[in-house]
Amino acid sequence: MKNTSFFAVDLGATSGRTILGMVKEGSIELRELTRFQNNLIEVNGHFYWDIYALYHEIINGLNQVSKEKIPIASIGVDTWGVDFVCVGKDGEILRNPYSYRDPHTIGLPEELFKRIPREDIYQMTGIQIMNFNSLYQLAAMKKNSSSVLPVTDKILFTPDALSYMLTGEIVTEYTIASTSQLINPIKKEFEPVLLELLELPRKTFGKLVYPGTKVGILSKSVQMQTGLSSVPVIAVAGHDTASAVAAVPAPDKNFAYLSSGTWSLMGIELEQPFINEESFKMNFTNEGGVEGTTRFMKTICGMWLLERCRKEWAMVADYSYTDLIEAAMKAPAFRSLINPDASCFANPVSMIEAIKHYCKTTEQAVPETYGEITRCIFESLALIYRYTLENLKRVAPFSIERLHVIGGGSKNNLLNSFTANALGIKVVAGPSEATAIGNIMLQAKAAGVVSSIQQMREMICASIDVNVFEPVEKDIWDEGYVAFLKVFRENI
Ligand code: LFR
Repeated sequence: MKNTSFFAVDLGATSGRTILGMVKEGSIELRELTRFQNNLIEVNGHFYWDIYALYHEIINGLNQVSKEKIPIASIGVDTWGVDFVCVGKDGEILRNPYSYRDPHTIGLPEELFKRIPREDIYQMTGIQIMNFNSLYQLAAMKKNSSSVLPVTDKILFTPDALSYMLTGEIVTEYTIASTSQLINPIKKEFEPVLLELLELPRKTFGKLVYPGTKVGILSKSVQMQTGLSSVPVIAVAGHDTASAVAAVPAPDKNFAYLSSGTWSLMGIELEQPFINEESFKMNFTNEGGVEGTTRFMKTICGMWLLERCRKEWAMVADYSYTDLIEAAMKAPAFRSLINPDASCFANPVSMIEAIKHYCKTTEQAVPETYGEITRCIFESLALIYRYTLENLKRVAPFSIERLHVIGGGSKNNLLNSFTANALGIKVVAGPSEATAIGNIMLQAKAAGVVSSIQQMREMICASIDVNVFEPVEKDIWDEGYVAFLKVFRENI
């Protein structure tokens, strides 16, 4: 196997990176080239992403490669899900895209369910009902007489939009499209009933392609700006979670995964979608994975809770994650618990106040110090993971023997041990760079350097170190779980 380098762009809701992946001799090596912030921009009550700033950061990363004369075989972009860019007939981006944190979708699902019942929408798409899914974003734009929608010729999901800005070519990659709640996972096509509801012709979206498809080559303009030649851009698993799941270092199928970052995505890998009354009641999602697999999982609010608190604490003191973890370890156990998924935590003015208010309303001790608040977040996350695992265990067609925690959150050893204790199974933590690794591996597959997801996973197992956490303190965590279920409220 010859050494080949690939360029991955991995964009999360709070930060982004460009990464160089070197695949050689059955192993993979990563080097971060650039890291930058992704800012949620609020203007007159709406929340946007700056798609031009993100594109500019990709150009910066490519310039770095060019300066160092590193030959890259291809480029791949992955991002968070559901958001999209509208493009006019002249090929121009019509305005910066809304962020899924924009409140314009609040109440939208319930309005749509008056026209198509909730059960039917779930049955058609198999996607967890969350008010920010593209389906409801588009319905909100329509309801608010968006000036953009009537002049929209094409809708591009974020990774496809960036690939378009790099190449001028349009595709709709399947894993990212599946997050929209517009795709029927059985037919693997946009659902005509939902397109009709939104009055959008099928041609508003590009041709559906699967991870590993070439989108095009760098446009002349990008070549001029970077000094690179006609490097191909590959549609990887454009949804960050799909790229991350592809990189789970699992030797067999008996596992659940938890992709831990701003969000916690917890699920199992299935050969087929699992859509029935039970999955509907559990409100589990069936998103597209690599090689035709289904990511049967739950989207849980993750490190967002702490990220937002940290921003508030930064006004008075700059606590590092190590500071927060140390303080949490010293704080009393199971004193205050929250449902991380309650709607009050979606985008509150103050996360600290929202957490305190939740605890007060549920008649618990109100956490005051940063250690207490951090502990409340970690314990509550571990306990909601248990709730989710119990649901997964009921329906999984295999026994779940361990949980693989991947993504940035897998570096949090305190949360990893809480999770192992809460779940009562072994937790295998790492790689923290799973998304970038999956992105690079899919480019390597497109280049013919690796042949299958299984081979990819074997290479990842050989290249990275993982940390294993065995469960302890069963009785204490069982009691904690009972306390959690008592205060588990949807809306506060
Ligand atoms: C994670 C993620 C989740 C999706 C959320 C919003 O980064 O992609 O899978 O539900 O962001 O798009």
